[in-house]
Amino acid sequence: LWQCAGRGGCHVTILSSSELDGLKHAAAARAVEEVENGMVLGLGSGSTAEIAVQVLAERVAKGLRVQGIPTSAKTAALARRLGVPLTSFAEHHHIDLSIDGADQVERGTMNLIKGLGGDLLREKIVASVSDRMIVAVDETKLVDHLGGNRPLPVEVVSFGWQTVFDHLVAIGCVPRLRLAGDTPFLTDGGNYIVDCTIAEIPDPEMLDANISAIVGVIETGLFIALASKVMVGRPAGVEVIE
Ligand code: ABF
Repeated sequence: LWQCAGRGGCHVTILSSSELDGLKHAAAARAVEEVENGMVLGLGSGSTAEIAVQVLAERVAKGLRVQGIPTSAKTAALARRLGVPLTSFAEHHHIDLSIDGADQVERGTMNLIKGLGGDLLREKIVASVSDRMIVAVDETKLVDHLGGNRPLPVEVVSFGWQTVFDHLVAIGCVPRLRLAGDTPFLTDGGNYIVDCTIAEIPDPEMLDANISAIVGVIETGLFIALASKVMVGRPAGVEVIE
């Protein structure tokens, strides 16, 4: 983690994986504090969101009544195992609060890059119908500008995925089909993911619109103006951005 402070210049802090887990836990637990009785919740995916499900399960065991809509098969299985009641869009078209992780959070705007875990489409559907979306991250995810060191995941239809590449290159991305071993990685929806390496993104909204306009693209991992609050786990405590 690069940290820069005034005239002190910049230095690199190396966080061990257990320190990182502690930061994720603190952020996730703070996010779960916002859950109230009777809420329909969006349950995110990834390691931080899974910690949130664990913390939520502890509150459910003590009598909290909530129902969750999971964003992945993995989160659904975890919630079932821990006794968090699940529901679906067949019963509820609207979510009170969703809690999810992210791969990058732009500090000034709370715009996000998500999808390195592979669940961006379901996550975006859930976020888009949530009254509030709380993002829980460790401080390594916080950036001044999206892009740069993390690729932008784009979910594409498997048929003709090669044709999407040419458009992405024209937009300025270096696309790469995500693999699981020797075969294409498949999302829960049965689609492919193209990871686009791109320099810093000056206008995420425009990039999102340009990529979304490509035939064959289902969704991008850019989450624009969807987060209402970000809980950032830092060694000194949880920073709340809103
Ligand atoms: C989900 O999990 C994804 O959108 C994102 O790619 C990933 C973050 O996972 P972690 O919390 O394990 O870093 O939120």
